[in-house]
Amino acid sequence: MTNTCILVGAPMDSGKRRQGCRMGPDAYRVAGIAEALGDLGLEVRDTGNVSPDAATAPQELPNHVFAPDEMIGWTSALARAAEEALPQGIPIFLGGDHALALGTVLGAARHAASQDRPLFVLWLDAHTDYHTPQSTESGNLHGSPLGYVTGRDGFHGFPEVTHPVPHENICLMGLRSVDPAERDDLQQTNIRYHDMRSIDETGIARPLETFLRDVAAANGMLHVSLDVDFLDPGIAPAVGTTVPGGATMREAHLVMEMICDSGLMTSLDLVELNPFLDDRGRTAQVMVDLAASAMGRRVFDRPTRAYS
Ligand code: 6HN
Ligand code: MN
Ligand code: MN
Ligand code: MN
Repeated sequence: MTNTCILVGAPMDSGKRRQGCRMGPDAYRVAGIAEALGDLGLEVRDTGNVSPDAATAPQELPNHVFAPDEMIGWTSALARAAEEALPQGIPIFLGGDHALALGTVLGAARHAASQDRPLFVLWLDAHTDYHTPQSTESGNLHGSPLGYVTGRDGFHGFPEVTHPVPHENICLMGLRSVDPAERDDLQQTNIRYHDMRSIDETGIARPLETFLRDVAAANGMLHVSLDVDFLDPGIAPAVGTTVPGGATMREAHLVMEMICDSGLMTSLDLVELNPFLDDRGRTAQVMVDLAASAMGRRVFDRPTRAYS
């Protein structure tokens, strides 16, 4: 694993109507993300915040889609930022709402293709985020990044997805709020998904280990997208879309530690933190702690797991 971490701020609020996530990058900085990663012996570079490109959405996008111009502009700008950062280290994208992942995953997919390696995506979320601009009822495109990066139709005016992420390379964990349209569409694919019920039944380690093994066997790159609402609202209240019954701190830490042990993660999103809703910064702190675990913070050292 590379020793360099690149912090990329994405102060984006365009993926939904409720505002506040634009304060996320600075909340992570105030919570000490650079210091926490630096304490692990990593070289940390903060590249500041990305700004959206200027863009104008075409008429074909449905009218109820929120902030379509900004969404297109963020997607192209963040894809470029991801492509620029990936050759230099592990980018950690500081969100911003989950719509930033239209761009970060697009960029990661382009970079993986340039390396002749497949991209895998681990999606830690209460939601499936598999909508298209046509299937979304809310019109909030933070519910659509997985629809976009898998190459679903209907994203008029967005950058072309030249390297769609294959369904079988995607694993969702933590699900407990899925719209009927996304559920029906998702079930037509071979995306791997683990709702909270199945995690309660099998534990979280086993399905994750299976996935990581497959990433390793394919020599894949691994993008991890961590939505605050993956976590139970009791430990992470600062998110607009809280759903009860989320992952515990212990489950989330275990996931991050296993990701770290695998040495497979090549990029990370921290998304949906809304500091306006936080309780004395504690959600920001939890997210920083989880990022540090993914990058190597340990109680005791363990040997790197060879998953192949
Ligand atoms: N997120 N499925 C709902 C919608 O409006 O499409 C919620 C989306 C939540 C988005 O988790 O990033
Ligand atoms: Mn999400
Ligand atoms: Mn979510
Ligand atoms: Mn498929």
